[in-house]
Amino acid sequence: MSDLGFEKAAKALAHARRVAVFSGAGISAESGIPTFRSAGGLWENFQLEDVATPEGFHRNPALVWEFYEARRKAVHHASPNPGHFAIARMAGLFEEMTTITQNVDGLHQRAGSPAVLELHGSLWSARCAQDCGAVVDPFPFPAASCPPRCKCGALLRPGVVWFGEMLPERIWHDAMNASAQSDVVLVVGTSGAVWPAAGIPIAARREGAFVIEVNPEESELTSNLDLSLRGLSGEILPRLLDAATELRALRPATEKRG
Ligand code: BV8
Ligand code: ZN
Repeated sequence: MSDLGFEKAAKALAHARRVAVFSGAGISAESGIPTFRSAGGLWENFQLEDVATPEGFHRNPALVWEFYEARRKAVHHASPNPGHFAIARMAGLFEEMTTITQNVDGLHQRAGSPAVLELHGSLWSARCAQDCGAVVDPFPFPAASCPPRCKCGALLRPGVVWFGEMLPERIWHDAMNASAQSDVVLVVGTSGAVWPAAGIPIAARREGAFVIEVNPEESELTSNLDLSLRGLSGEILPRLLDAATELRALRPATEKRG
């Protein structure tokens, strides 16, 4: 990662009043949680169509719950990493700070981030797969049975957004709004492969946000943003936050009023 790029990113953050973070599975990789598409990712061992679609659930609910209980078990025994904690610390540095995530693991919240916008739902909630409307939140690990049952006797389904399903309207709207009004958007640990979530940083940049990516590899968003910091989020984010905080402290009082 070039020092020049790092300094440019720290400067952009030091001058920012409103910041949004847009995160994907990569930010949880250093917590030991497998990603989807990078080496060793979940899609190497499971077919997306079998475990992350309504049709797959209809065909074999037990297999889907095996997939989700395994992920809930991994996260239950994992902890947030320095990347999650750095993002939680940002909440105190900027006038407005929004954490938007594609992740369902809840690690941003466990690191202390307030008001996380979960575009794809959460492993820690479940709802009736029929139409009795029951929602079980929190839905602690381990589930009482696999596959778990609703009080109406039907199956429960994980409280996540599967492929082919709409994203939660309110959360989508709030995420688009917050990122479009941001001075800086930090895109952390995402391949940018999944839509419409991947459109969020692109729309924000069109509205004038300075978009910085933190990822050890190139992503599908790299050509659509301002700056890429190549490295692990657990290493880069704490240093980036320290550098921005230092630069901000050096700014003349008049400028700080922003
Ligand atoms: C929908 C469920 C409307 C919970 C997930 C255009 C517009 C709209 C839709 C589409 C479209 N094109 C295609 C579609 C359809 C589809 C889609 O996007 N398909 C893809 C595969 C092409 N989208 C949908 O179906 C969406 N719904 O469109 O509704 C609609 C409705 C009805 C009819 C028509 C339209 C729903 C998408 C939501 C799917 N659910 N999750 C769960 O089980 O988790 S998506 C899943 O992918 C996760 O949420 C995950 O977070 C997300 C994105 O993946 P990433 O987070 O980016 O993870 P990935 O492994 O890919 O990448 C990890 C990255 O981290 C890598 O770049 C790696 O280098 C990096 N990394 C690794 N280590 C580190 C690191 N970075 C930093 N530090 C490290 N240490
Ligand atoms: Zn029910």
